[in-house]
Amino acid sequence: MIDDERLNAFEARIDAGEKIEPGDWMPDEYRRQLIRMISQHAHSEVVGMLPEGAWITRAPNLRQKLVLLAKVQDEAGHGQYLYHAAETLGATREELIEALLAGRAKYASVFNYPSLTWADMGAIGWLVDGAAILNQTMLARCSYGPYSRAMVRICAEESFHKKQGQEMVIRYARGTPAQRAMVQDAINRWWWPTLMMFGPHDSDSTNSPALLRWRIKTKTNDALRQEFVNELVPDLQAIDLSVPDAQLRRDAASGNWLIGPINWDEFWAVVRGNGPCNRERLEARRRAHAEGQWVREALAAYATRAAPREQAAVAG
Ligand code: FAQ
Repeated sequence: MIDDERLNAFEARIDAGEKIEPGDWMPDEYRRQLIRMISQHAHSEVVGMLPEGAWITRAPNLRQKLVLLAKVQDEAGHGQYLYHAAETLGATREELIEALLAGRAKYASVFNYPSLTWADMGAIGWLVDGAAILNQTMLARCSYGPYSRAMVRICAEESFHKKQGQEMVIRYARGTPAQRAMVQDAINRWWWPTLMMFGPHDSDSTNSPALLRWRIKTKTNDALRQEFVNELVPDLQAIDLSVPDAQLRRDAASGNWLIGPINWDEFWAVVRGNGPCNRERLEARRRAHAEGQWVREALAAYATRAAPREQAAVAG
């Protein structure tokens, strides 16, 4: 088949709701977009462990420590699934991680902000995981089989994370004046970075046309951001917390909560490596990678020695 026929057949499969699998023919641009997005997503999960990981040793009691440990560990697992999904497209984990450590790869801007108090664990869980779930529920229906299946599992775990955050925020909102103030401050600091997570406005979203055409994305950045705002604003108001937006208003005609302008200069500064914690985050990942070198060497040595023995055992 010539490429035009292949492309038509490929798009017909997508239009019919079929999943594209690793061995199937796909346009180079479809493969490139998926590797770009899945690898950024994997890096986000792994870097996303850092703001919360910093609080494991400072959890106020054993129960909360166990919950936080489980959550941070889940994020590492999500990174693993996603690196594997990217590998099905021909990328290697080594090259992807090398790009992250060299500062060439992108990951979600939100993780370049500091976690300053224990209440941030609640705000991250409810807001950041809540935003991630909206986006990932959409991706669970995407056209690429391995990515969509990874998302089903990840979404189930993220739902637990969101509930963990929601429970914390509600508890502190009903707590002492100091706890209320702490949790309101956390919401104030994480609100705008969470809204930025959904990416630039649709008019500036350079990748969306290709992603929407091939059903990698099925909703736009602005549509998902609006769903998030519509869900969170009434929920926060119900527990007497506010969002830091003097221009927030409800549009009677559409029922949408309309937000004030997002500071895109701040967003792009963070994306380009100049956020409050970009350097610290990359440094932490580089350190962890260097400290894990002996594990990789041990596994490689085991694989070289064990493989011939296992083959001999099977043959004999
Ligand atoms: N941060 O053309 P678009 C989580 C870049 S997982 C940094 O609109 P697209 C779990 C974008 O790459 C969170 N860069 O891009 C967790 C592009 O540059 P490029 C991560 C961003 O792909 C929770 C340029 O701007 N989730 O939170 C961001 O159509 C708690 C133009 O943008 C995913 O990665 C950003 N926020 O839409 C872990 C989901 N937004 O690559 C621990 C998969 C945009 O052309 C604790 N990804 N850029 O050089 C997606 O759904 C999409 O990639 C979007 C962006 C929606 C993020």
